[in-house]
Amino acid sequence: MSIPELADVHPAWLPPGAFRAVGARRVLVLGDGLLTGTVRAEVGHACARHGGSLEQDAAGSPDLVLALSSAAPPAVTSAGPSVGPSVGPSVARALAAAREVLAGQGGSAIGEEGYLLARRDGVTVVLAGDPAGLLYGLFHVVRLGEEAFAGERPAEPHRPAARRRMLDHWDNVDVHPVMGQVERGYSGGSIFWRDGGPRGDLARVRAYARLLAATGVNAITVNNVNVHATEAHLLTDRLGDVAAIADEVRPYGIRVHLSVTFASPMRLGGLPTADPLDERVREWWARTTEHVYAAIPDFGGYVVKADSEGQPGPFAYGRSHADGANVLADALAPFGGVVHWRAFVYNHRQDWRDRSTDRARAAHDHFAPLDGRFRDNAILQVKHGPMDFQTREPVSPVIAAMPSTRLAVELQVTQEYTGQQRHVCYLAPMWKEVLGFRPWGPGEDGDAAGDAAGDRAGRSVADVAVGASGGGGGLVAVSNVGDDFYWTGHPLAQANLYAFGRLAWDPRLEPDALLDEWIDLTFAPAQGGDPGPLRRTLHAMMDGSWRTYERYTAPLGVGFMVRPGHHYGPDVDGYEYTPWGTYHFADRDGVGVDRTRASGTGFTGQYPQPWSDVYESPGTCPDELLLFFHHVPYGHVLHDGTTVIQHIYDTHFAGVEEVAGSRRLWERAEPGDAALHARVTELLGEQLRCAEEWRDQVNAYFFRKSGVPDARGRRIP
Ligand code: GCV
Repeated sequence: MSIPELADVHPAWLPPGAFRAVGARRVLVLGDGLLTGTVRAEVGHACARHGGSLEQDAAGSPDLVLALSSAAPPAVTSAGPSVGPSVGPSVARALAAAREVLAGQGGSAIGEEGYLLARRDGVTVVLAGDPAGLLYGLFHVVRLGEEAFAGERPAEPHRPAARRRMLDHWDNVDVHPVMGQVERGYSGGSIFWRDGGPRGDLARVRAYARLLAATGVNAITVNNVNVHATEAHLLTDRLGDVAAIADEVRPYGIRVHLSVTFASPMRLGGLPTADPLDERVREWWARTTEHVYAAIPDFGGYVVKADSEGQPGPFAYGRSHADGANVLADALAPFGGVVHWRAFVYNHRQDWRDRSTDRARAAHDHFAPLDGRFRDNAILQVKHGPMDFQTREPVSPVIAAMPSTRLAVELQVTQEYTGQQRHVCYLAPMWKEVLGFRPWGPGEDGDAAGDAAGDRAGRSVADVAVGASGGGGGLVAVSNVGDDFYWTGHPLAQANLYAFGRLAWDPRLEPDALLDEWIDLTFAPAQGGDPGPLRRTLHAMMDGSWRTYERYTAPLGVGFMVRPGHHYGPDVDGYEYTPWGTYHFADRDGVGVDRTRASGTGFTGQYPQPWSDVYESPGTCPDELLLFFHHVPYGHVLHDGTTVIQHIYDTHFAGVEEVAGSRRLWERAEPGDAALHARVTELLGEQLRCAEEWRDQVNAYFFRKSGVPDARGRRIP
């Protein structure tokens, strides 16, 4: 197998130099299987470049051993002969160090996709139970660089938190007349499709799989959840196009999933109905799914957006979404597949005058009553907030409402509402807040796992997604990748893709540490190994960039205020009188949405305690969510003593200043890549222009509505 290093695409976090430490060593790989072959190919490739060697047998004295536990000899003692390949004493001792940890865990297996990493007597060892674990272990060593070969390292076990770590592509096969080749895509065209057919650049697909594997992602969907006419056929007569992608990503441990339309039995099968309880429909799904697995034996499963934004669904037949999901789940079950059923169901034909209908309530209203009625291989995929990937939203109450359903939490790496990859907006801090949120409150002593008696206090959103023993629905995100040279449009948006994969592997990781990992891999090789000054610049620009973006856009959690349709740039009333259910209700007296039980839509009642009460009162509601939950006068005083109107002015001026500061910092930055520097410079210019536009529109709008001047006397145009 050849390693996909492409000359015409930015290497992102896997430049050849990132493999220097591994490639300069003597490396032994023990084991069989497709992914072990990938590990061998990666190591061989790195060694050919950096002067090391891929040892051909176990008799040498390697610096690094990557071994499947089934292929590695058991610990060799002076007394005992060993089974399998014989290895030198230091390798044996390093392997023994890893095995001791297993013994200490009662001899339990390393775990699916997991590995042990140890270093003893000058030998670094990765011991894995399966080839995927070996691949993840290799990428761990790559991340560590020289550190992996220094001193001693007591054996550490590493396992992915969640079984499924998935990226959804909203890519269309045909160019959609409004949404284009990639819906909400800001990085050029699709890496899979172009003008109605496969793009044909499978090397790029392989390179993508490699990048994803290095973060821990193990599943992708290859088409948009809005399944249009051509895309529907990927399930049947165009399945070969999907199989070709599956072949490319398989060596990197990635399974392919497909978005399908609920109406497939009618559109593709010629049936008069798609009623999930109709026997002909059940049979059609069963037969069709059998064909899918004949073509793609490791196919992951289906993703469905039903009864949402015009997509067909079970409501047309008076059936529930559990009925709808289960018919697909039953078809997939014999093959070990899963259906991801999206909870993004709401009325997009609302009347703004109707204050009782609340889009935020919709997912909970529809799905909470169905808890316990989904099959085990049906995963309910819930957007992290109740609205739609806004810069600031509370956590969706659905996440706390369905203890007997497997839930996946959906994030959005593509920056639909967060600057569309023209603005620097490092999203890991937002995701970290979401994943760390405790829907049932902090629990005793902040105990993250909750108590054994089943008390849910202390459990986090990540705990729900991960589930017991990793059996939850996992984490899913909408990809930000396209056929752009930098993969992600804005070169710094690569960090979001990287951070998502790493957080899906381990939600406990910290955003600033992830940024360091990304900086080290991406930039250190070109900086002679020390990205010190650049590291400081990137942290200064990126650590707080989500909050900066929040400051110059919609205030205090109220959301939207974007231009309708494409969602870029400000338009305070753009959605205010539309049917989409996304209102801020600003008038001369105040602003915000009353979602209280006392006088509003009752949405606060969808949360368990303590949040149900915390959000109910403006006195306890966190300031950053005040206007999401409450309609308040402009003079309402926030917890920091500022009025709402003054907060709006202050944050909008400050946000722009922060962007200007980032631009100044970047002017002096030396990333070791002139073209990348130029691209980021250009984009920062656009970000500053757009931030100023946001500042001026929002401040002018609220000045005019409220009549309250800025206390600091700044000019509001
Ligand atoms: C794929 C939002 C986006 C749509 C997207 C939808 C979804 O409404 O604007 O482009 O459709 O979310 O998540 O299904």
